[in-house]
Amino acid sequence: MKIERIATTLVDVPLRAPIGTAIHSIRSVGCVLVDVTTVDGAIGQSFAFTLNGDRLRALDETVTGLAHLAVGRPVYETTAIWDAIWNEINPTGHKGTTVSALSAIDVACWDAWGRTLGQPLHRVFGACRDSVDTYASSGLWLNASIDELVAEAAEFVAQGFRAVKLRIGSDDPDVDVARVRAVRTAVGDDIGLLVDANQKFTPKQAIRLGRRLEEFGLLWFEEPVSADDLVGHADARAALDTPIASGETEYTRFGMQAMLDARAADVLMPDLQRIGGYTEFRRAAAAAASRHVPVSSHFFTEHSLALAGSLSNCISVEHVDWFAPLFHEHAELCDGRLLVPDRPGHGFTFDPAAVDRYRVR
Ligand code: SMN
Ligand code: MG
Repeated sequence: MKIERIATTLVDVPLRAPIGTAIHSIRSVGCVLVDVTTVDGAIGQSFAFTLNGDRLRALDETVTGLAHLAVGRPVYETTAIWDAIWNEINPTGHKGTTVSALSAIDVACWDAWGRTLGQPLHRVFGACRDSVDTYASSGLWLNASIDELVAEAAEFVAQGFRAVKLRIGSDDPDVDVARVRAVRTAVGDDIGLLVDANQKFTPKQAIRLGRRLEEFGLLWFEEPVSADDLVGHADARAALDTPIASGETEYTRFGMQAMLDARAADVLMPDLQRIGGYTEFRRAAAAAASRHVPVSSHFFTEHSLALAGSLSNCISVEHVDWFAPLFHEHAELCDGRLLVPDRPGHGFTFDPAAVDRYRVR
């Protein structure tokens, strides 16, 4: 059960069309694919990514440079491996690329252990559900016209989604209100509608716009202000009835703890790559549970399902299809919910032909 080697492969997966949020322009996702192989031949897989593949080699170098801390250890020693990497990265930092590399190694080790046991990870962690709410999140971008938004929202509903997320953050608040109104009218009142401002607003702007959006019955208003402004988050949260969701930009349980202490959000959104892998996501979710705060995973649809199946305070998994072309198996939507796979490990394997197609040469 000892880890024999950790190998990486670089791929760059293009999006169907370039997209925009208030702070991002994205054409592709560059990924470092990680394979952890044990002496018994079990393979665990994971990935970490950068938007447009920017600085992908730095991420790869960080993963490969930390591999020696896991190689030679039993693959079930996920906590010891996590601690060894955490200590090693102290001088370079407990945020950023170092934590992304730690996350990727952690997830691949857990996957290898689940596969060694022949058990799905949500059962290894302690299962609580076999499906979870989701929302369509690979669409309704800020660079889409209102006509495009309406068509895309209708398409998501036709695909079976029961909730959709719209990016806001236009310079003119009237434009944001008109876009939200158009999507609400297109999908009707029975479909959940979420908005994400990607940190665009000052607290005053967020509150003013948030008040105008209350009539649309939003499930949440995400990252209304700078991720660094926890007091601004708390002010928006206190001023609005609409729940505030945030946390994708924070690292590790310490970042989540700071948000909890500040009462910054009604829903915390840990991102598997920024939080520190499965090991740390579970700690962050426990910290949130101690304050009765729910969590909803950010990105990493496929790999977050094992968490959703084992964390009682996980209310939903974001559905982003950007990475789906890399996988052999696909996240399955049933009655508007995503099924937690009952395959060993996290239940997803890279498709070698796809990896070859997108490989960075
Ligand atoms: C998001 C983040 C980064 C790129 C695109 C979209 C967004 C989300 O904040 O929550 O999906
Ligand atoms: Mg977001």
